Amino acid sequence: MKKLLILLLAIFLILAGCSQDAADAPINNEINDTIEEIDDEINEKNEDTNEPEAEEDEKTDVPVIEKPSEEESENEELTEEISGQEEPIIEEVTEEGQIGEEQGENIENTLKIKGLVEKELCLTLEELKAMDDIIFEADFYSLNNFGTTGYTRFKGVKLWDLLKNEGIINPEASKISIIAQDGYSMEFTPEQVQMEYMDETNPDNKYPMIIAWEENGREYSLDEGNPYKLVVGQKEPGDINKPQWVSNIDLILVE
Ligand SMILES: Nc1nc2c(c(=O)[nH]1)N[C@H]1C(S)=C(S)[C@@H](COP(=O)(O)O)O[C@H]1N2
Ligand SMILES: [Mo]
Repeated sequence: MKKLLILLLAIFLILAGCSQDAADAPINNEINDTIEEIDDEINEKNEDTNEPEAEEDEKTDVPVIEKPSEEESENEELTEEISGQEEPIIEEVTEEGQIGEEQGENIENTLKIKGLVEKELCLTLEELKAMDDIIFEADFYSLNNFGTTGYTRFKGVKLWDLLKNEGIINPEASKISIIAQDGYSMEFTPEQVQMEYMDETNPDNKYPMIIAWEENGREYSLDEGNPYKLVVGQKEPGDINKPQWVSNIDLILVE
């Protein structure tokens, strides 16, 4: 750098020598400017050598400034993740817990009665069998879509008595759904559940709607799903009643 300075000064001195009279002062100024420029350059160089330090400082400063914001955004993300993940889990757990604890839904092979009733029930087969005063057993006649007919002996409890005496059905209830484990379901009005049904081949017989656990003298195997079947007689001659026999009942929903 000093060599360059000297070289430049020499050039200027030579040039100055060529035109001494004309531009003495400007040349001096030019020399001063050049020196200043060179000084500036030197300073810049020094700054350059200092820059890494300064930049490092800045870099450490910038991350220090950025870090909290990064952490904030990370925290936000975490919060989002937490709220996104845990909330449904909590809901699921709570729901499961509530159902399991309060309604015993996780107990297998139970008959559930829910909705517009005073007592939501989760009845075991043993509990149903113990309801002596509402048990009904008879041969039910069935007519299927394609004219298939038959008689099947069923034993079970009268559904209306179960709803009236055990669940205590709300007088405002207007719909009773019998829902199977496979999703198959039948809907009835309280009147349809209460009424007596008939058998077109035995016009004098009257049949209540029942929840059966025994068919032709045999209890349903627990391996084949919930051991409860809805059995309904005919409303009138020609009534196709077999499709209404909902097997593997999971829930009786009163609405
Ligand atoms: N859970 C359940 N119950 C059901 C059905 C069904 O698909 N799922 N089908 C219904 C129909 S349409 C008929 S005709 C009878 C058939 O009874 P079966 O399988 O004893 O012949 O079951 C009725 N109950
Ligand atoms: Mo059917």
